[in-house]
Amino acid sequence: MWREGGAVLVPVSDVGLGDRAAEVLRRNDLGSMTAAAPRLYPHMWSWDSALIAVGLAQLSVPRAVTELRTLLRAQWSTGMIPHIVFSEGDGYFPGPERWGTQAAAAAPGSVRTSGICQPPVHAVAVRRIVDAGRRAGGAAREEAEAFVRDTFGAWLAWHRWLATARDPDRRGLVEIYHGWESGMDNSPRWDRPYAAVVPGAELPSFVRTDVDHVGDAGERPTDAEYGRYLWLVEQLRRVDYDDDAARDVVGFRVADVFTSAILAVASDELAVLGEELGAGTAGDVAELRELAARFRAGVLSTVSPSTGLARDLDRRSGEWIETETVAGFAPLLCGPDERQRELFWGERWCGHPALAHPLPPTVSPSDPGLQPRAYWRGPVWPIVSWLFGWAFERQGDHDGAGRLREASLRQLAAGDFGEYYEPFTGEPLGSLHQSWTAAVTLDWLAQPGRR
Ligand code: 2M8
Repeated sequence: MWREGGAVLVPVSDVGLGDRAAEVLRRNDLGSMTAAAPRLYPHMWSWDSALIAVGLAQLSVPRAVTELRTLLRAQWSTGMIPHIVFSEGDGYFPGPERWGTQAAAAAPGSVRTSGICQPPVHAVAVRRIVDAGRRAGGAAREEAEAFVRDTFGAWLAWHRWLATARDPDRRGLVEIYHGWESGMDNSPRWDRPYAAVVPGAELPSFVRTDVDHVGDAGERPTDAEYGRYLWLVEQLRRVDYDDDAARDVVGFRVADVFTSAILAVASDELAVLGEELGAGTAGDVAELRELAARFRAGVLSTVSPSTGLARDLDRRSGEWIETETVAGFAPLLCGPDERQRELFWGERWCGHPALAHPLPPTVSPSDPGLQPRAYWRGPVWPIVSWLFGWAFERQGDHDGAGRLREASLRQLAAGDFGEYYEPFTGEPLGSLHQSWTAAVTLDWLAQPGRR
C-alpha cells in the first residue's frame, strides 16, 4: 500500500529518511484519517491534513484522496471546513464536549468537529495529488482526476465562505476569530488583540493535556494564553457558531494577512484545476480568479512602507499589527516580489549568521523578542519552509525553492520529524513524529531536479 509500482521518487542517498518519513505516516494512520501527531494531536487537523495528503500522494494516491475525502465529510453546510475533525482517540484538550458544536445548525450530523477553521491550503494539496496521479498513470491518474471532478464544488464552497462570511467588506483580507484559525497559535502577531480578550469569571475550568506531551512546558503557550483561547471558544459556542452572530460577540477579530495570501494562491490553483479537468462552470473558474486577484490585492495593501513586511489588521481596534514575523512575507507567497525576496534571504531573516540553517524562523532572528524554543514565537517550522519553497517553484524561482529544500532536508536529516526546530541549534522541539513534517519531507525528497 505504501509504495505503488515504484512511484516513489526518493533518491538512493535519502532512502533512509524517506522510509522513516513513510513510517511516521503509517504509524499515525488511523484508517481514513491521519493523526497530526502520535500523542499531542490524536485527531485530524484541517491544514495538517492537506499537507499530509501532499506527502501521502508520494506513497499512495488513493490514500491521499481518502485523507481529503474524510476532511470533506466534516465540511459544514456553510462551506466552512472545521479546524479539527475528531477521531475516537482521546487525550486532547479541548475535545468535542468543550467545543459543543452539535448545537450548531451548520455542523455535520455524523462527525464531531471543532467550530473554527484554519488556512485554506487544500487546493495546493489537490494539485499535488493530481500531479502524482499523472506521474503514476493508470488507475492512480483516473482516481486523482475523478476526485477533482467530484469535490470541486466543495472546495469552491469553502473558498466562497472565506470570501464572504470572513471578508464581509470585500477588503481582500480574511478575518479570523481565534489565533488557532491562523495556525500560528501564539505568534506575537496576536499579542495585542489577545491583550483585549479578558476571560469572564464564568469561563468553565479546564485541565490542559498538551503540556504532558512535550519535553518542556516552555515549548507550549502559557496558561494565561490558554484561558484566552478557551474564552473565545466559549463566546463562539454561546452563539452556536453562527457566522453573523459570531462577528458581533467574539473578542478577537483580526484580518490575517498570511491566511489571505494562502486563499489567493489556493484560489488560483483551484481555478486551474477546474479549467484543466472541466470541473465547475466557466463562471466558477472566473469567480476563483476574481478571488485570487482580490485577496492578492488585499495582501499587498497591508505592506508597511518602512519595513516592507505585510501586516495584520486588528479589526476591533482598527490598528495595524507591527510585528516582525514570517507572516510578513505573505506577498512573497502570493507572487514574485523583488523587495521581499531580498529581505527574505537577507541578514534579518534566512541570511542571519547565527541560524543553524538558512531557513525562515517564525520571528526575525534580529528581533530581541524572538523566543527560540517557544512554538510560533521563534522556532523554524518545516511546513512554513515548504510553503515558501512551493511558492518559489510556482513563480519559477527554482534557485530559491532548491535552497529551501536542501537546507530543510539537512535540518530533517536525523529523522525525528520535529513539529518545530530551535533556529540557532537545529534541535527538534514540540512533538516528534509530527505527520505534516514527515509529509513535506517526502515531497521534498520526491522533487525532481534536486541539486
Ligand atoms: C497547533 O494547534 C493546536 C490547536 O489548533 C494546538 O496547539 O492544540 C498549531 O501548530 C496548528 O497550526 C496545527 O494545525 C495543530 C496540529 O498540528 O497544532
